[in-house]
Amino acid sequence: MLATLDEQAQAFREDVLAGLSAPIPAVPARWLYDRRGSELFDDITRLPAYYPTRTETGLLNEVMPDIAARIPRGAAVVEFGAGSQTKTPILLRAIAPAAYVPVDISGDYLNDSAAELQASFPGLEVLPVVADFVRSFNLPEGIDSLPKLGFFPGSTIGNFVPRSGTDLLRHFRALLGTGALLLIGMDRVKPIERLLAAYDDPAGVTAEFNLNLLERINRELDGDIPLDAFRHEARWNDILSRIEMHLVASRDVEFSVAGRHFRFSAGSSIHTENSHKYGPRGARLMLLAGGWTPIAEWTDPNDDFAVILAEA
Ligand code: AVI
Repeated sequence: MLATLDEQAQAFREDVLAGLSAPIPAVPARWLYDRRGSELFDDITRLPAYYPTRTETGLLNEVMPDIAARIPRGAAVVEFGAGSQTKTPILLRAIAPAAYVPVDISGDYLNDSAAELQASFPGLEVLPVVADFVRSFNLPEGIDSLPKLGFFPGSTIGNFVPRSGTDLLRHFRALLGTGALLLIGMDRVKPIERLLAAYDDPAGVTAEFNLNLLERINRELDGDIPLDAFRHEARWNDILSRIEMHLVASRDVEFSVAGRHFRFSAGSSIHTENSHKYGPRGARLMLLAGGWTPIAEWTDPNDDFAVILAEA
């Protein structure tokens, strides 16, 4: 069932208040993506330092004939996320599916992007589903009998800690059924300097994206967090193989949110996002743990990004 706006507002309030009072303060990354946050993420994908989007797009263009040869004709493509206007057409053009089902929690964004894809593929049945894809939802009835291909590009899986990531993969498997295929993008481990540059770009767009969370808290939860008391920091956590985004207090600071008082000392931080990076075996193991058997994989010449096809 779709959360109403009030339920969303309530969930945001609960997550922020619990997160700011936790022993290791953290706010779930999903709250980075209000309208402004989504626009800023879009800007990030075009930054020279942020290699994942252009690398995955180039890779898909390059290897799509090989991918398409492994996908049954007349499949239903279920994309987890609204669908990008660059990556999704590469797949749809190559495999000529019978139906395309984008699933996204943001109805406006989903309907706009579905309408754009429909205009580019007039003969294709486009069936958008407004739902939070991490929760349970139903696929449109008309696609029951079609072979299914899940599409989960962008290394979005990396924003989930492994425990929730494997839960999510199992949920996709239950939804799509035995015999379904999944085409998933997974970012590779690489030299730390490149990772840090991608998540702390010189133009400061990622910093703005991160700090926008505090603006959102102030606006929607009647907060008075002084924005100049926090700075963006990207950290590489080698043990957990992930980039972490933090908002670090640059001085001792006190503020209130939704009537509650908080105190952060200089140097303490609010953890706002994880972006896990995978080695080849780690990526396959993650898929296997989630109920998917990898059957083929492709990487760009630098081995920066992998696209894996797996079977349920
Ligand atoms: C959406 N997700 C895959 C991005 C990533 O690379 O983990 C989010 C992001 N955060 C900062 N830059 C990009």
